Amino acid sequence: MDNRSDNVVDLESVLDEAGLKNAQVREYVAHWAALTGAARVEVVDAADDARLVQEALDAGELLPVGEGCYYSRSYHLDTARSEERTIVATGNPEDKGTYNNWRPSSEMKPLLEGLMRGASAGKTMYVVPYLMAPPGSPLERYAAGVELTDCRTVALHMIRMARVGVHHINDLQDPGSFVRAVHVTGDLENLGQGTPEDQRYFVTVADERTILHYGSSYGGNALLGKIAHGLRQAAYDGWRSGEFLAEQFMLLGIVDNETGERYHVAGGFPSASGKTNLAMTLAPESLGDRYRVEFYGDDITWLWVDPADGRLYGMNPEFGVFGVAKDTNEITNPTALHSVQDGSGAIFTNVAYNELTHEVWWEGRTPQPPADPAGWLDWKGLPIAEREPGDESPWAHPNSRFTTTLANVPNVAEDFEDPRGVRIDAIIFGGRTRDREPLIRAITDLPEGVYDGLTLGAEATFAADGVDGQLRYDPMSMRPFMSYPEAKYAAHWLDVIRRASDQPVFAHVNWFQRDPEDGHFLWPGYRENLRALLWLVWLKAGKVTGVPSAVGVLPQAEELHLDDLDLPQADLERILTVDIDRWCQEMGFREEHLRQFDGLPEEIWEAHRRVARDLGC
Ligand code: GTP
Ligand code: SPV
Ligand code: MN
Repeated sequence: MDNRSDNVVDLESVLDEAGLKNAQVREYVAHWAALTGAARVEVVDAADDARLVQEALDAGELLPVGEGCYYSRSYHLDTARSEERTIVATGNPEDKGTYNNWRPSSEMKPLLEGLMRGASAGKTMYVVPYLMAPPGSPLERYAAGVELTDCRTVALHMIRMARVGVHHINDLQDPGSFVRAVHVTGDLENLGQGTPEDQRYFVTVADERTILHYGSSYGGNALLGKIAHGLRQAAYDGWRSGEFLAEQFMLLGIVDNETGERYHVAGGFPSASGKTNLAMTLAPESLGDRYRVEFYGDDITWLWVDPADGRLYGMNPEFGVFGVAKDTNEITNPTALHSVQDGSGAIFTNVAYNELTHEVWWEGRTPQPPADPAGWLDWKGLPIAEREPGDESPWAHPNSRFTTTLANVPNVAEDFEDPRGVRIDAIIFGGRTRDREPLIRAITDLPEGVYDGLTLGAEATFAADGVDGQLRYDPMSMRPFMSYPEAKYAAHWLDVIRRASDQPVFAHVNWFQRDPEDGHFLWPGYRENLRALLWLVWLKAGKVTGVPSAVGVLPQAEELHLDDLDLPQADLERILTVDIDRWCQEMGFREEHLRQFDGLPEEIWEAHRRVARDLGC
């Protein structure tokens, strides 16, 4: 088929006017404009934000929130990532892993082209050139991309989540080295979401650095710089080049105001398990004069060792936050609220909206929903005042979110855009686990740390369709974003981190252990979590010793400085001990889990057997 469109003359002048000079990008735009049948092409720059916002308000795609914030509602069957519909495709069957849903690219590319052909007819195709890195980063050559999207609110989200403008792709050293990220929304009302006739496909053709997503306008399904490029594609690139790791990790700094010491902690918790909250956290009241937490990132960290100094570095490739709204309030996360205040330009998605007062609300924002239902619409747009008596369904979708730029976060680190990244002292793993996992256990051995990440097990959350509450393994919190086989992933981890002259300390944390009788959380969580992280960096610095156990070093209660916390002694004891019987049962499940990964490095198996032996199972 001839992919030159009839309006190619127009297109050339549109691209000229936008200053888009990269010939390979121009060719790519022309190809997809013709294939999708878009009526118009528009090149987006971050500076276009105000105009695009106004257009979206005029079209009713956005609604105003307070002064200078916005509301968007997504189609009611399009409110989370769809893991079953997400595929990694390559030309090499050896790239098939356990969780990456591998398919041959020879099958997926024609399928997606077929779905996308003519599917943007009558619409504008926005060309969004972006960079997933601070400019000047040593990993910059893996960071450039161009998202093509037929959805204006996706372009507006991209402006908040990534660095956007043609200058990011005009002068690439290798002009072809941008990720080709094509997003076509499709006819959302006729895609059979969640049925056997589901039409949606979210495909990363990793060995061609091409992303083809069809059938959604929500979050990670549609903002392609974020998890499709920032995690799946980048993880594949990091492995193939041998240079780096791309992980679903938050990244924070801890500063000791008295001594000036600084520590950096990166860590993976599965989706909707507390990364954003932790990275934005304020020090607990009683420690606030002494320590502060600096925010670097809430969802993605790229990690590498600089050959010049042999140190492990980390950086957040994103420009913004796409955070979970539920339970965000003045107590749990005042920083997040500050980052979405009037004038921040934040976009709220699928929370409850008041069309009279232009306020937003979500479960946990205040203990009770607003008393006067006048004007309130739930996340589906249905008036609260017209609900049947006794209808207790949530006002906001449990995966409703806010989108805001990093610079809006009040505790953002001064050097958050430093292209050199920051030195990493500790790597933590955690998730929602109602029993077994103590508050924190530190691991000083690399293979055992990697083993711990691979066996991260947690309760599933609403961030993906239809799986809330089930316990499942989520290696390094990357299960939904894994792009190559897990055994190779483990080997690559060992290889990259081993290069570091100063090895990071690993730890497993759990803020979610519950009382088996009444189900209350044994640990207060949120701001208090800093106490566990402080203990960890003190352990690395030799300031505390902890007590050894079969599954790592545990804190002694007094090392956590809990005097001002009103914590029942029984709860404290439970979160600082290892339940041997439960752990031995767990070791059997782990064995089964790891057996899925053909060719796992022997060091990982050795770590597994060592832990089992030390437990006495
Ligand atoms: P993604 O953006 O989906 O990758 O999620 P995330 O890991 O950044 O999750 P986030 O920090 O947004 O937390 C999600 C949910 O966990 C929210 O409802 C929080 O209120 C809750 N949460 C976070 N930290 C804690 C904690 O320490 N204790 C308890 N009990 N809940 C927490
Ligand atoms: C997640 O689900 O882990 C997210 C949100 O961070 S999304 O961008 O939709 O993937
Ligand atoms: Mn995430």
